[in-house]
Amino acid sequence: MDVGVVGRAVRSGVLDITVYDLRSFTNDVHRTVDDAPYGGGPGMVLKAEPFMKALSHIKSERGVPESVVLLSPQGRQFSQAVVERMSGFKHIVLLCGRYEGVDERVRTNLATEELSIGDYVVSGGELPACVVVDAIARQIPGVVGDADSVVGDSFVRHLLDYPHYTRPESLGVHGVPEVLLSGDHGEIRRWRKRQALKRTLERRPDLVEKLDVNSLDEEEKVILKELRSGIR
Ligand code: 9D3
Repeated sequence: MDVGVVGRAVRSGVLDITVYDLRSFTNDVHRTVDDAPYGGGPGMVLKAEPFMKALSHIKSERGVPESVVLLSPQGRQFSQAVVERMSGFKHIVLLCGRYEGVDERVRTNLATEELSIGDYVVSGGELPACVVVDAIARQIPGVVGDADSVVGDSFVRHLLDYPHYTRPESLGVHGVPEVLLSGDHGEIRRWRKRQALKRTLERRPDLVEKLDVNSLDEEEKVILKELRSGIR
């Protein structure tokens, strides 16, 4: 909340993040948030009541949120499309699980959607929640210095980025592609388009598959045809 894009958004007042501790929504001396699973088995399950009390508290303070997201390995995969939809929301509640899981009634009665950040295991929903916050903060106008770099973000275009170089011109035997030093901006633009398309074809054919050809300009369509027919 203090650093980078999110920190800047919070300081400038366009983003407000409040973190709630589930344990503060308990009544017993041990501030119990978990219990053993019904039916037996390993691990502990986060109880529903602390989540219910927390959400009621948040609603009483801030009104009804547009989205209540449960971060969980069972969720739909978070994507730039989800970021774009949620960036239109004024108030989002992110519910984070821990331990083996969360009482199913949190999912069915409190959450309006369930999101995973990908098919790998992390220890709780807190880091995934930070990922969601960062991705959405970037979309708020003025938060990222250069608006062009938000529109140009690779997944917005469904293409991987082209290679970047900066000084020095020579790192031992490792130079910089000649074209970038040529000053020929037409050639540079075409080289970057070719590199982006080539990389995407090689590394993420799934993205090229999903690509709407109409999102490519004429130059890019020609380059894609050449790459597919094996030229260069
Ligand atoms: C063997 C069952 N595990 C499910 C994959 C148990 C389990 C592991 C980790 C249950 C919960 C967790 C905690 N992870 C999250 O809450 C989580 C998560 C993740 O682990 N990966 C990707 N996205 C997310 S969003 C929340």
